[in-house]
Amino acid sequence: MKQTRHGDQKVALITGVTGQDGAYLSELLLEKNYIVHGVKRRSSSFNTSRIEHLYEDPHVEDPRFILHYGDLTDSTNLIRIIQETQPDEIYNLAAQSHVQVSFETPEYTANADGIGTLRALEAIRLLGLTKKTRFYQASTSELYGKVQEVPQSETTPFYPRSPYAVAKLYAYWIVVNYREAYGIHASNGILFNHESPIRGETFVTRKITRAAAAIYLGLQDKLYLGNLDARRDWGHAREYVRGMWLMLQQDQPDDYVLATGETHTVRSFVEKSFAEVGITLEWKGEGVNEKGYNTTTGRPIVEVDPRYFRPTEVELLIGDPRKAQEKLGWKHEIGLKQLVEEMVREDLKVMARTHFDDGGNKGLVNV
Ligand code: NDP
Ligand code: GDR
Repeated sequence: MKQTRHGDQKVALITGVTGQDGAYLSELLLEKNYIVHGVKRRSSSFNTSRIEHLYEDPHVEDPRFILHYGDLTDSTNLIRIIQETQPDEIYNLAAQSHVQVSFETPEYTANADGIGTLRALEAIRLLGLTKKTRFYQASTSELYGKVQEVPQSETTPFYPRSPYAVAKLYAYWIVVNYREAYGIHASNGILFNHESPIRGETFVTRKITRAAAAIYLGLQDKLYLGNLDARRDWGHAREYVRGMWLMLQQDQPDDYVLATGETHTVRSFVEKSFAEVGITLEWKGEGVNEKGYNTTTGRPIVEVDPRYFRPTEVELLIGDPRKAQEKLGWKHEIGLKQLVEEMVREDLKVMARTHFDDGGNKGLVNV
């Protein structure tokens, strides 16, 4: 699609534009007057709900948000899209991003998350864009895997613990290699977990906040979870996409950790989420027999189901974001309490709207 640039207007290409981070990053770049091209996969059902509010009729003159069908497993379409769009910046966010699912689909995950990154970098090289196009890679705290040191920083050794993390390890190093070999402005953002009301529903935070809302509204009886003792460094996605952009605005490419520097257990996230709807939990039992009881009704509402245990688990993540603070001026502001509040509130709103004509009649506005 032909696109007229106005003045020094920049062009960005986002893979994974339909995901959580793709949606927030698109908003940010559009606010900054970029022309934003997004790569989306063909799907048998709509997969654009997170970016619908940004959609522009492609028939209008000079649209600033344009979607292209593509897939990280197909180098031909990546080359074509990059050639057509001539981006100043590529944000490679596309991935099979679910750690547990990667144990079920290890080869596909390696292809999309590992080799997919290589395909995007090779397209830049083949098209002669090594000096023009800057590249952001969505690297991850999952690279740290088995605890080597805490807090984890840019110099902490990697020890991946899932097919997802191993695929991302390849992606991390191929980015470093293309930077060194061909001088591409390519950076790895080693991002710790970041969440939001538009987080995928099967990641643990959103699963919990949805369940808290549904149980409060009487739409669900129980929440089944896996490892309650895992610890994560959870931030807000809206703040993390700003860090991605900052990395590509630096004179030199580099690798940066984005994290809050705090860690909490899954159990604690559950307690905080249920507290938002006025439910206090009391834990009894151990291991797979552990249950979370509603102290008001005495009923168990949280149970452990071993099906959610992973063959190899990442027990503890806590990041050290000092380099990003010092060099990028990036800092998180939204703490866990505010994140949980926002997620539960949004899930309550959506569920009440979907299931009740009267919005649930439970004083939702004040929850
Ligand atoms: P999501 O799972 O929400 O989004 C992933 C995106 O990738 C979706 O748009 C998805 O499309 C797309 N996608 C999946 N497979 C392919 C493929 N083969 N070809 C093209 N597109 C594909 O992830 P997040 O937004 O949370 O994360 C963004 C990136 O950051 C991912 O790479 C993730 O691994 C990484 N990351 C995420 C962290 C987090 O806490 N959120 C932390 C660290 C890294 P569709 O909508 O059709 O499924
Ligand atoms: P993670 O996120 O694996 O850290 O990867 P997820 O929310 O899936 O798991 C976090 C922790 O919670 C434990 N857990 C459960 N997880 C899920 N999904 N469902 C459950 O029922 C459940 N019960 C307990 C997990 O075992 C784990 O310890 C996310 C993804 O966004 C990756 O793409 C990203 O790279 C990393 O964060 C940083």
